[in-house]
Amino acid sequence: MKKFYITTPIYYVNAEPHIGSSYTTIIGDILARYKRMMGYDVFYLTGTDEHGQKIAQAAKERGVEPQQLCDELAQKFKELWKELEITNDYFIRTTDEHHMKTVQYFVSKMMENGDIYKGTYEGWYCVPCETYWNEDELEHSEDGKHLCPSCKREVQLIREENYFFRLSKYNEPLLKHFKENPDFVEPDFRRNEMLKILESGLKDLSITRTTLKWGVPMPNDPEHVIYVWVDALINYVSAIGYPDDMDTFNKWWPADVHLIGKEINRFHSLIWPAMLMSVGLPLPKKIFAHGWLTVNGQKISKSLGNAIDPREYVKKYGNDVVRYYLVRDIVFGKDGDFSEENLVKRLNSDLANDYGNLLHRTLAMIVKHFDAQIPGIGELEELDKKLVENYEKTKQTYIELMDKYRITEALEVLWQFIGDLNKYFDEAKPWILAKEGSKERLGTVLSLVTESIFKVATLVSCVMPNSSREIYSRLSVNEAFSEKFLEGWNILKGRKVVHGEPLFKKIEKTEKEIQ
Ligand code: ME8
Repeated sequence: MKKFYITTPIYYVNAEPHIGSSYTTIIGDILARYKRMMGYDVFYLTGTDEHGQKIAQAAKERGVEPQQLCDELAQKFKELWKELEITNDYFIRTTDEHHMKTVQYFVSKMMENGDIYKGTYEGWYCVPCETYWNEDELEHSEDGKHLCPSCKREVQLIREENYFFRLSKYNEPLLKHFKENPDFVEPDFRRNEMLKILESGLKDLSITRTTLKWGVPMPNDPEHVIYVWVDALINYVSAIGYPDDMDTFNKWWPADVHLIGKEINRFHSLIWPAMLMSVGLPLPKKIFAHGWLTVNGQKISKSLGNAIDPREYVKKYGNDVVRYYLVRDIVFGKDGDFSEENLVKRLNSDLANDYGNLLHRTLAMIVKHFDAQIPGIGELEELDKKLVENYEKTKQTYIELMDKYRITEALEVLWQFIGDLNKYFDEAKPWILAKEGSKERLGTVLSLVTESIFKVATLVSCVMPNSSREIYSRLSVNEAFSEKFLEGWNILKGRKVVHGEPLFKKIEKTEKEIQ
């Protein structure tokens, strides 16, 4: 069986999950569900990043032990993923004992291979990003403060005796890997950013801290704790059994895709591959760095205080609508503003009007004229043949686009087909056929539309599992979503249909009310 291993970043537990972390996790879920439908054996991993200065500080501010903070917040992430119907196969926490042992094992191997040495780090550190910065990378405030170029907050000057990873040694091998694997990092503009860093030369990386206790102790030198990013990246291999259960590990590794936000690209596309090279493990097949959800152009973030709680929208509109909106309206890969107004527009036009209403009209006629039983497709006329051809092309393009992570375009193509299906309905005029045409012709038209909707529901089940399940149930299909339903026609002949309520309810609100 073909396998597919997909991961999200593991999220910091310094605050509750918000729409940003939900965005990546929902997209991971869409890809995981899509691959399962296409017959892959899938392992979908997410989890929480629980060590480091940022978490230690958050715990101190609340007056609790770091472990207590982590336990409480990891639980909140788990609960939210449940509410959002995320189908992750495992949830890793970096305070798990197995993970911590794996981190020590991994770092010992890097050391055995001569890639770690002791030195002194003197330079800048951004706590919210847990990132070291060179002087020339910093930005400055008007009053002369040194700012992090990523989150724009003030950085700290630190001086510590640390262990270093010989990252510079992997500069050339990484360049070679990038050149030989042009799809290693996507989108291409993110890959080019990484190439630029490689071309200007990587510096060795400080990988331990002594001024901090909340982390994994360095093997044989427990005064040092391992840098939170080194600890966190190793989750991608510890979660699948490395190094204790090599059968499971070899089944899944290398990851097919690490899904991440653009701000943590260099950790995933440069540091992580270098760490893997150091211990002699294969590199992930792809890193996909998507854009940011913004509000009025500003990144949505817990620490910027403009976080949006996805539950609010899920309660109002349901999971399917929120998921569809996030991937259809915000071009996957780019930044995009989160707007309830646009969400409602998508709900009303794409979902209620174009998709749900067509199903509603078609099923109503099957109930009325065929005693609620799908009559089946008879001889095809030119118009019908065109529709079938159109579907075949749509399906192929949809699959090609999904396989390339071009999710927004895949949905665009599918909704173009739904538009054509509505046109077909209008041109074939089943309401006239019902009055004065042949019953067989009426049956063919209604069956073709029903089967087309059934196929659309199958294709889009990864994005909107609930409405697709509802469509299956109204057509008396009790099986799981499967690629086998994408092929062939007349597979629903004779099945009973249930008319039911409209699949999506239009929201009649003024723009003001939405805001
Ligand atoms: O960086 N728009 O964790 P984190 C889109 N622990 N995605 C967003 C977003 C937004 N406004 N805000 C957050 C860390 N995200 C590390 C990762 S991995 C080994 C360690 C998503 O809690 C996006 O995926 O800050 C981003 O990369 C991630 O959350 C950052 O989560």
